[in-house]
Amino acid sequence: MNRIIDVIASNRSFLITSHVRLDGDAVGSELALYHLLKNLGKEAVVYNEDETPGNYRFLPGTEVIVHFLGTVDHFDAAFVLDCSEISRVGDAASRILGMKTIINIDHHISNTGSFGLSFADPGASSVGELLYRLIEKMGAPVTREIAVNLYTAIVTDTGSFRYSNTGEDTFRIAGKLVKMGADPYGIAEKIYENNPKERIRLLEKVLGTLEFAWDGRISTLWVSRQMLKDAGALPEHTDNFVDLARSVEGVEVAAFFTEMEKNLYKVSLRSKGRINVAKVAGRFGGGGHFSAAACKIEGGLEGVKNRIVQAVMAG
Ligand SMILES: [Mn+2]
Repeated sequence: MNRIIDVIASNRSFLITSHVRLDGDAVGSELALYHLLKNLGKEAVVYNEDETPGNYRFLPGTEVIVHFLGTVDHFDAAFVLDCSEISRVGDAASRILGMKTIINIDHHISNTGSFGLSFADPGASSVGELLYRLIEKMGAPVTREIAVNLYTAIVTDTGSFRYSNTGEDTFRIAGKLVKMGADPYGIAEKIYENNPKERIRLLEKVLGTLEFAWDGRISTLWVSRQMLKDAGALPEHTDNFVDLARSVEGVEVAAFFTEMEKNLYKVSLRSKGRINVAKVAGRFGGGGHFSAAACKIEGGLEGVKNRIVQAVMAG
């Protein structure tokens, strides 16, 4: 952490980025860091390949996020947040990897510290929690803008303080953020009670695919490109559908299959905490956390489902 504080102090211009398929931890952490650097009189640019999902556009600072990245020569350093691998950034990954100073702040168990100066703690609930610890250590002020962004990062990555990554420190930090101006209900309403109609239309179709395997210990859901088209929905509208499959009594692992192209599926895995799905995803070149992980597999739907079921049963 001290080295990161040194990098901030001794440089002037920063690039901040995160992964494709943005979530609340990615956007909230990026914007909290943006406000922190700005408050210190630094220059910062937030770049994401993907557009900010509609339910996160209320976050203070979203209007500064850019989706085009030219040359990176004029930046002194880059912050890559919430990415276990640099490739998660998207098409700009190789350009960013060419920069001389990269700071990688992450909390995935699969993060091997393979790129940049790494501040990775798999015990942390979210990058938001790690950034709060950094700000606390720096003694920098937590403004309302920072508090709203960090609270959002933490509340989304902990499933509203329900997942096993939620600990005493998570509540301590969330409490401080509320004190500094984050409004729990106001934020929850913006994130969770703002579903686009297309998302619920799509959910209706996706729930029709619910199946069980391994005597009910595995549940599966899938979505095809055609279903997205018929519902007028986007791939991001399926976020968290997998949690419904996991919520079923007796289920230990839920798998959600997204058809990306013909014979290529993205598989999102969620565990109730007894089976390590990061290990399952790892067998197919993916990764993630103990209870939430993802990978991509080539093949037809039934074949891909079978491979996942077999891998989960093998433990
Ligand atoms: Mn995260």
